[in-house]
Order: sequence, then C-alpha cells, then structure tokens
Amino acid sequence: GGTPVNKTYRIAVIAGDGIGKEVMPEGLRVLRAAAGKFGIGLDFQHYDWACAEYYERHGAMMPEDWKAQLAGVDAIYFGAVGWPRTVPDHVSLWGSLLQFRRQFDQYINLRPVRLFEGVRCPLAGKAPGDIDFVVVRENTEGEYTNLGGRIYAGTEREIVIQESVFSRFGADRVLKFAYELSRARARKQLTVATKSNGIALSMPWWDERADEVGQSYPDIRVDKQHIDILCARFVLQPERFDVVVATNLFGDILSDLGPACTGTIGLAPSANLNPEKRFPSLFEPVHGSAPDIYGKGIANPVAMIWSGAMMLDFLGDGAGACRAAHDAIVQAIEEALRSGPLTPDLGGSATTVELGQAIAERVAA
Ligand code: GGG
Repeated sequence: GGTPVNKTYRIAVIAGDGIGKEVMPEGLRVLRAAAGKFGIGLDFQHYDWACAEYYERHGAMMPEDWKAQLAGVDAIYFGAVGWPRTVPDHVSLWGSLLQFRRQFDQYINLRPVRLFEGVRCPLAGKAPGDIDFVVVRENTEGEYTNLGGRIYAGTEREIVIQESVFSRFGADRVLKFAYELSRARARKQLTVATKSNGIALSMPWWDERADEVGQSYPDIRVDKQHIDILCARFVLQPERFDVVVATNLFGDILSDLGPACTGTIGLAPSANLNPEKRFPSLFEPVHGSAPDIYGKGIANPVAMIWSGAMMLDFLGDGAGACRAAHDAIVQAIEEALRSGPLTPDLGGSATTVELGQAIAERVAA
C-alpha cells in the first residue's frame, strides 16, 4: 500500500556494536513506515562492519575498499561503535566512525537537544519550551587527532604529546554554518564555546575566527562562553541557549551533557553532515554501544529513530515528502513520549521493540 514512490535513496545501514544492534531494527521499522506512507523509496544495504564479529575475523573494523563500497550511497545510517572487551575504544573509533567523518568530509555534527513533554527533567522547574537548542560540533579536526607520540615509554620518564589541529578553513566553515543556522531560527542567537583564558594559542584564535566570520552576520547576537561555565549554565539556565557552536571535543561533551539535562541521552540524535553533498552524510544516535545494557532489550530507540528523521530531512533538502516524513516521525516520538510505552531510562518498563513499534504505528496511522 502507501503512496507511489517518486525517488529511491540508497542507504548504507551499519548497526555496529552493542545496543546499536538493538536500536537499529527500530530505526528501520519507523523509516519503512514513513517511506510507505509518504511515497519515499529507501533501498537499505547492510554492512556488518563492527568490533564484535567483523574485527574479530578480519583484524580491522572495515574492508580496505570501504570508501569505494559506500561511494554511491546517499546516506549512512549508523548505530554505535565500541566493544572494549575485544577492541580498544580508540582503535574501533578511529577504524570506523572517525574515518567516515573525515574521509567523507562530514564537517558538521548537528546535535539537537530538546526537553519533551512527558519526560521527567532532572533540572528543577524546567518546562519543555525551556530546553530547545542545537549543538553544532566541528567534526573533522581540533582536539580529535592521532598526532603526537610517546617517548621513554614504560619508564619513569615517560612522556606523551597529543597535538590539536585547527585550520582557518575548518574553523570558518563550521562557524559560518552555525551563524547561518542561527539566522534561520527565531532567536538569532549564537553561543560560541571557548576556553581562551587557559588554552592560550588555539582558543584565542578560535575566538578571533568567530569574530571575523561574524562580521557578515550583524543580525546575530553572539555570546562567547568558556567551556566550564558553559557546562554549568547548561544545567542551571538551559533556556539561555539556541545555537551553540564548539570545537570537536567540547562539542562532543556538550552534546552528551545537553541531552542528559533533558532526562536521558537515549533521546539524542545527530547528523554528521557534508552539507554540499559531495559525500554521503551519516546519521547516528549520540549514545554509544552501551555494553552494560546490551542484550537486555531495554535500550531507548528514540535517538536512532529521530536520527532517521534527520536523515530524511537532509536527503529531501528540508522540503516535500521527506520533510513531511520527518515531521510525522518527530510528532510520533512526541506522542509516544507523552503516553508511552516508555523504556526504563524514561521511567517505564517497555522494551526497545515495544517503543519502536508504538512510534512506527503512529507514523503509519
Ligand atoms: N553512535 C555514536 C557512537 O557510537 N559513539 C561512540 C563514540 O565514542 N563516539 C565518540 C564521538 O562521537 O566522537
């Protein structure tokens, strides 16, 4: 049944490790429901590139020709990476997710943070409208590098050097994206995360780049905040924020802290974007593989499902059937969070599958 299909998108599906394997089927269930209802063709191609089986068999996270295998896809729908019992986390992250972000130049990591009705907020006195902002994380450089090394390893003189890399090209493009996003939103307000009092070279430079790029955006109110007080304000005054732009590491931290302030990181989606669409973009929950709860069937599938909605919206350039499908999924999430069934992180006792089914049924209705 459903609406006739106009266009078919090829989606690479990588469930990955741990709860990635449990939430992915729910993400696909909801995407299939939305695709059927709104006449969108989705051709899912599955890849078993993960720690647990692939690495154990091949000694690598992905085949050498992974980039060629994915070159023709429209997007990557990604679960989670990490299985530290068998593969150290830095090996699995650098062997998969960070390769996608870098080689496919997904330089924007967009991470919305929103308090939903029906979800108990751990912050006192906050209502849903009080927490509704977006973290824009730089995604290809900064503090995430493998530059540096150890000397005198294993001795008392052991030294380790870890270098960060910031380029004008890299900083300016993420800052510009954040200013544009601020301009497209009602509040016209941008917070720039910094630490230019303590990190004496790169961060004052980052502030300068924010000022210079900002000269083209006189309509945007800009507020630079040191990362430490910014974290405190996420908890104390989240209503202050609309768009927050940050370097790679600071953005990573903020985009766990923000959702934690909304009750659970199990709700938080993300889009790793190559905005120009020269390469496929990647859509994944903010949470990782959560080995501690894997196998219990209780992981919250909303972050995976909402990431799927963001994928459709990006594929359809924010318009048409894809936009309608995005909106229907977000609405179904809102309704499910209001009336249940809810997973344990939300105070309920539902399984991953039960919450996924409830959202899919609402989308299809
Ligand atoms: N779905 C996200 C995921 O698997 N995260 C694992 C992780 O450690 N990510 C670090 C990062 O996003 O930079």
